[in-house]
Amino acid sequence: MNQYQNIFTAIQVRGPLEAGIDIGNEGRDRTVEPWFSHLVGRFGNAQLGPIYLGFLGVASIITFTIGFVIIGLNYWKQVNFNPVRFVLEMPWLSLNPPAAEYGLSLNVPLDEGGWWLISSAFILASVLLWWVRTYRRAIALGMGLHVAAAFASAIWLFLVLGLIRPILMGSWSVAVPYGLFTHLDWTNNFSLEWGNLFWNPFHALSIVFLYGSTMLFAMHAATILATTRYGADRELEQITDRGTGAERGALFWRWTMGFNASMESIHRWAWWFAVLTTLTGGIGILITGTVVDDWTAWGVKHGIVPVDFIGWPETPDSTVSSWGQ
Ligand code: 07D
Repeated sequence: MNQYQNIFTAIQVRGPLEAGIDIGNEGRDRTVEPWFSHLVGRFGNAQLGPIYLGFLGVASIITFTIGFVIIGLNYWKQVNFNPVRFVLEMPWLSLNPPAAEYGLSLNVPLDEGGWWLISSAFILASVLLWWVRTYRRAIALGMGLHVAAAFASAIWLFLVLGLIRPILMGSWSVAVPYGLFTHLDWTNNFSLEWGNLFWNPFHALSIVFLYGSTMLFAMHAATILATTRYGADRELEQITDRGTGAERGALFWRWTMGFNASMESIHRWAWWFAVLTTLTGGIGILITGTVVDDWTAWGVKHGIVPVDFIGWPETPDSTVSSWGQ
């Protein structure tokens, strides 16, 4: 059955509900009968479900909920159980890791980082369980493992930030606090403490891949949408055929920049850029404080950061404000 799935399309597909392919016994944990939703149909396929839960999914949801609720209850206590303050002060509330003197101890008073350790353990378990779920569901469906591999790259950065680097540094205190604004502040302080993260080449690479991912995604998405009227959203069928919408898209890019990715390779480009964002990012964080103590000094030593800044434009000094004078 044809499915029209672009967001904000005027068409709502209302065919018979589809249970999906038969994968025998592996599909036994599919729960919830599928149903249609008009609202969801405005963003993509109008059919919701069937949802597969299974042991790993349920275990992941439960552990995430416990970790998340522990964080929320700590916030709740910080505002003295006042619901108005809870909402208004939410961006500034935070559950912090133990202080430096506790090192890597697991015997930390609950209100001094113990809750942070417990919630971290649950959230870590939840993320790992969810990863195994992506791995096993892909195998059950006879798919490649590309989603699991890409998710593993994100988990690598998550693990470096919250587990591997703190262990190498000998202290949970260097891990990220759980707060909307405090994690932003932590990020800024991290850069200041280790001599400006901009001079860390792996942070630079990570940015290249992050920005590159957005650009590739925009180029590909725009190309497909612009040629959908010729059927180019049926990407795979159009890889080999001639005279297709896909061929117009390819020619567009050869006209405008001399080169076109193929209908298949554009997805490899996107996959690699996304995966390399967190892969290089994790390396950059891992070696900060463990191998390199000061990225500016490192940059000077390797001829990247000039010793004197003559010839560079003067940048505003944030300590001397000219605003409002
Ligand atoms: C974080 C990991 C995967 C996440 C997973 C989620 C749950 C549950 C729920 C707790 C995103 C699992 C968890 C589902 C959570 C609860 C309840 C992926 C993550 C698996 N930087 N910077 C990057 C830019 C500066 C700094 C990356 C730009 C300053 C630090 C990226 C600029 C300073 C770190 C990037 C800029 C600084 C980074 C993130 C510009 C001070 C990192 C990539 C233009 C502000 C991280 C190597 C990503 C990193 C990182 C971009 C500037 C500090 C490329 C564009 C100079 C400390 N920065 N940055 O995909 O990898 O994250 O660094 O100024 O740790 Mg930076």
